[in-house]
Amino acid sequence: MRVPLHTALAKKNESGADAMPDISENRIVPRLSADLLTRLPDTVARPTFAPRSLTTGILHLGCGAFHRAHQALLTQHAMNAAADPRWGIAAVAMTRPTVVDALRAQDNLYTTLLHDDGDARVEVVGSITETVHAPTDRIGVPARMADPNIKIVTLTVTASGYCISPVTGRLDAACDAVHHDIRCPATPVSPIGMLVRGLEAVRKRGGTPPVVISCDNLCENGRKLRGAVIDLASLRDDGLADWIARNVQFPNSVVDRIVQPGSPADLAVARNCLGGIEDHAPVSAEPFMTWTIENFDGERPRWEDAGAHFVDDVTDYELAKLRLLNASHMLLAYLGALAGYSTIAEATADPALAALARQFMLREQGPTLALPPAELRRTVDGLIRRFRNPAICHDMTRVGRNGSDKMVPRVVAAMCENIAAGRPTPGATLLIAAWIRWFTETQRPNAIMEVIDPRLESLTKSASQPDPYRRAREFLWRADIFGTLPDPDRVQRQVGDALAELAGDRVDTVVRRRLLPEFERGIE
Ligand code: CS2
Repeated sequence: MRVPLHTALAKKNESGADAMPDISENRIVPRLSADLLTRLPDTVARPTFAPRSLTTGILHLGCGAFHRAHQALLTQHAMNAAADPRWGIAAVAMTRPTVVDALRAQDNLYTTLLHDDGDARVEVVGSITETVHAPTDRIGVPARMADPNIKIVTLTVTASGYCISPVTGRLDAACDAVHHDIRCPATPVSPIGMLVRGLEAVRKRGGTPPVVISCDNLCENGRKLRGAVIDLASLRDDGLADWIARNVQFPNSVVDRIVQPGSPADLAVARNCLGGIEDHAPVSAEPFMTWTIENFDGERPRWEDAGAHFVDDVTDYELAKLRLLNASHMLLAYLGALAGYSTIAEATADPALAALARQFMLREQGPTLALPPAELRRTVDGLIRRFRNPAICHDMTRVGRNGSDKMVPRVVAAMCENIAAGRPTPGATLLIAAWIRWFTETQRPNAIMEVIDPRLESLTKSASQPDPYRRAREFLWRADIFGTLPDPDRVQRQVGDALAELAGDRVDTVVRRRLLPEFERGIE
């Protein structure tokens, strides 16, 4: 059921005396819990199973907002539909304990707010059976993985969490966390180290190993994850790598939903929608959602009953997702922040930036995909609508982080194909220039964006090169980020030109110079 948000906010002042927090009168504020599920207003969807009756069949690494608004919600729907209580999730927070503390205090329940056109679909999720803080967990993630009830291990640890080279796709032994796990394999800190140690325990235990599913935005995420796990296991001489290669399935999967981590406003909306019951860990997302998973053998929830798709090969979905949605997110984030916008929705409301994003998707990224023209246009129209959703506060720092790991799969691979086909690449080169500019702009007082990147130190140094063409060269010649570019001199010249323009002109002017007339006029 949908709740109009203005009503949800208005209820702030009208809900009953016990329901509203009122610290001044020392009233006890009810906190979301399994016991209170039956007291939620009828407008709030909830599990049709009793959360305490679930057993844990899924171990998930990366208990962030995305997982909670995507897989955990979908798993609830699958369990609702199939009345199969085996698929509770043990959700692991890899670094900070904040979400674990918040969820544990409310029986691991939380609210999802799916925002659309001023309405929100409100649902309390009860599929997480346990929350784990990896750095302080006494059992340890590997031992949890070896529990025979765990049939599936899933991951949302961001592309950088895989510690793989974006160019070779193999394990990057120079990554700090991997370096640690090579020295101390019994106390791994990287997801890859945890998987290797966990699979070692599974081999010792015997029986069928869990299926490992990556839910991160990487090209061939399952295959890459498998490669990284085998690379790390190969450093030992006990045959573990071969055993993993022969016995463990790592299907590729493509996920899609735009999610924002809970904000103070969400806390207020959730409290009002829940009739005054407090939730300290709500998540907000758009209603759109997809999950496309390669078929695999073994027991699993009936995710297809909840909207997931099982296919033999995800390649086409994956390329379309990464090159259209994720790449234009980067374009809007890097240029939008330079233009003074804080969120993707704000940037997409700017006519020049929206026109450039459309042109980039339709004329640059689209021709590298296997999408028929009408479907490409439908997808692009849908994406622009989704980006404009004003209720989703997708901030620039979050979208722009780890750019050096995201460049090849989302932007550069398509750019190289375009160069080889003789097609112009004005959007890609401007995107790269805007990203480079972030490294200096971020140092200004009150900068909107913060650069978070595994190669921050060396890239900040490169960004201090005053000549824009030399600066472009310093970045583009980084084979660990860009691989080998076709026609590198031309790319360097174009990125250098864009850097020079961004230093002297308004973003709007630089963008409009690259717009084809039909996009400029909005009649493409
Ligand atoms: C975003 C994604 O931060 C990013 O890189 O592009 O989180 C994006 O919102 C999701 O992939 C949408 O499915």
